[in-house]
Amino acid sequence: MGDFKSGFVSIIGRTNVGKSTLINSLVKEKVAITTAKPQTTRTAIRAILNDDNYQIIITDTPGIHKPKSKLGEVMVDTAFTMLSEVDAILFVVEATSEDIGKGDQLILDRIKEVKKPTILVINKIDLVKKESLLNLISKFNEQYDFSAVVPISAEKKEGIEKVLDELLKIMPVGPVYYDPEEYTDQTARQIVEEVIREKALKFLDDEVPHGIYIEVESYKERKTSKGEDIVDIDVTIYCQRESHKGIIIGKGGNLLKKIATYSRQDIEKILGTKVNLKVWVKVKEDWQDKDSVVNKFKMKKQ
Ligand SMILES: Nc1nc2c(ncn2[C@@H]2O[C@H](COP(=O)(O)OP(=O)(O)OP(=O)(O)O)[C@@H](O)[C@H]2O)c(=O)[nH]1
Ligand SMILES: [Mg+2]
Repeated sequence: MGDFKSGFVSIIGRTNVGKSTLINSLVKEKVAITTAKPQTTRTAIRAILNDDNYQIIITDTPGIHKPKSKLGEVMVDTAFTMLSEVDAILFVVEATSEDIGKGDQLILDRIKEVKKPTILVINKIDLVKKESLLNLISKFNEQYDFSAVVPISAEKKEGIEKVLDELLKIMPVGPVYYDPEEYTDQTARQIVEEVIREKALKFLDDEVPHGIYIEVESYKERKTSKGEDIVDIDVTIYCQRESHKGIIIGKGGNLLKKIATYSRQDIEKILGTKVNLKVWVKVKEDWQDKDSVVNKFKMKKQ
């Protein structure tokens, strides 16, 4: 048996390439929410991979995109800042890309600056023929000396072990940083907020879901009359416009009910306890450009 290895890893990539799907596949738990819509992840989310021989702390980050608000700026800043704080980088790109686009080039340039060991992860290989990958791989290889290039399908869980193997080659000998029983540093409140946002993103269209944020107002554990554990959770969905509020609530409150029901089912599974969930909708105009709100999304220092 060798020495215990541990270290920090950051995932970076354009929005919607499958970064959050990858972190969930690596840790085999639902740590980060995933949706078909861009800009799903808003903050740095940490997952902890525990084994007798190693502990790897992996951070999922918001997708790189052209910011249109203060929130967007904070999100992109979070992703880039993480790069200078880690032992290794997982740079996720899409197999369907034919060339290195602007977004990927921007990321490559940052990686060249920080000069960290980087694994190029080519995701969504289920959507392309193998031959078409070679061209893309050689284009990326011309630009950086990657520690490894690993084609995967994060969704179909293909190639995930290979990513882990390559990461372990890079990880230094180190201590146990986190309680090995934990697989994320998110609080129950944060998990609840994210699950509700995931359902809202799934069931809402256009600009409405991107204009919301969720706040847990109260979270209280108690016993039912039968002596079972239950948590009472009160949540507010904030949206940007009065008209959005109506859309979120839906006819006769139907859509809000649907969001709440699906959220509760997921939250009960994740927390392993019964949940009594109450969801309210409020308007906070243009919160995406208000420092008082946006600061909530800024990175916590380790
Ligand atoms: N076909 C296919 N789709 C995938 C794969 N991995 C992820 N996806 C899909 O890609 C979409 C985006 O996935 P996410 O994991 O949310 O992407 P992300 O990079 O975290 O996105 P942001 O947080 O918005 O930056 C979802 O619809 C996933 O189901 C894959 O291997 N194959
Ligand atoms: Mg994400």
